[in-house]
Amino acid sequence: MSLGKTHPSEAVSPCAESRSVIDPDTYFDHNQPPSNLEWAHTATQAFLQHQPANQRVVLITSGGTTVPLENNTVRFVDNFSQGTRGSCSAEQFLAMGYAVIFLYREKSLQPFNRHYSDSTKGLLSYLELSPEGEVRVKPEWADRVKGDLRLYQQYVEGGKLLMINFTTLSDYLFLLREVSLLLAHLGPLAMFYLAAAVSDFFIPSHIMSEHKIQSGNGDLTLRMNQVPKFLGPLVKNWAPECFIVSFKLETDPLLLGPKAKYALKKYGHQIVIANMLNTRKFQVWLFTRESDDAFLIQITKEQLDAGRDIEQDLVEELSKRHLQLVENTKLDV
Ligand code: PAZ
Repeated sequence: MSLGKTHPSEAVSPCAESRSVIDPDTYFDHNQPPSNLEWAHTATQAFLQHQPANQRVVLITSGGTTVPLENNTVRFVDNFSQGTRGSCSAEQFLAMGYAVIFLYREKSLQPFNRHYSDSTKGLLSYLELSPEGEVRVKPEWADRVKGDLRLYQQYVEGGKLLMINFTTLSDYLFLLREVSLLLAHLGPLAMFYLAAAVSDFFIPSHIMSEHKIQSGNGDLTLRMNQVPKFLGPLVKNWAPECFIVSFKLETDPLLLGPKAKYALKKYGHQIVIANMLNTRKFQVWLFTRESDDAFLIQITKEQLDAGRDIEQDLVEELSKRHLQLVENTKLDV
């Protein structure tokens, strides 16, 4: 597949109109923080205090944000992301010795749990009753469950895995800012791995319908504002010394390369990982400011079907590059 050369300014959907975009600070002034914000602050602080000197820490964002249509929310706009990339990467980062803060969409896939929360198979399909009437894990799943449970307990109890959940776009942005400001103190030892699929459009809460939108008046027309771009403040103000990896997802191959390069140029962070919706599980491209060419990581469909995760190769590559930055920063001091 070729990555296109289209200029990103041409990459505007045919029905988008130009509108003023509010700045990120104004966003926080006009939206409600999530109920777990204070808890997340305290838990992150305690988590970071517990880490030994020189511990590399990664913040992984995972799953999709929702955009409510009503303040008393009955309906919302959602997206496809299941959290596979984030949850699988969390397992890999932990295996590589990182401490992981996992900021994930409630009910999306979680590390070590992800194989048992398939929407087509419920918990009961992993269990059976013994002849004595005891509940037990089916023999074909026993080794896997034992391994995952052991690792999960080891990392959570050992203070290496902290999980923080969000649902809406607004929850996500408040929590991202809060955790970023705490992680910033680690400088280059902290990595941001921004795999969550974050809504591009939203309805500000002060113009949102308070109660359930009523039917009976014909068609519903929605007007949504563009979400301010938070990568800018994250890179420049919240965590300027950290190693920041963002993701770019497209469905049109002609846009993927140009948009990844545009993001790097605009925000000046370290890496953009570009992926296509339909091939994201076996192909990703790493873009950096240092090279014009993308670095391709891929596995074969046969490997994928045999249970290999591309995140294994991706996280190994990122960890190597992150370590380089940490080492270079030490030399600069
Ligand atoms: O969560 P998932 O494994 O189903 O999908 C992962 C992904 C495609 C959401 C992620 O790799 C990604 O590209 N996130 C950024 C999406 C964006 O451009 O907003």
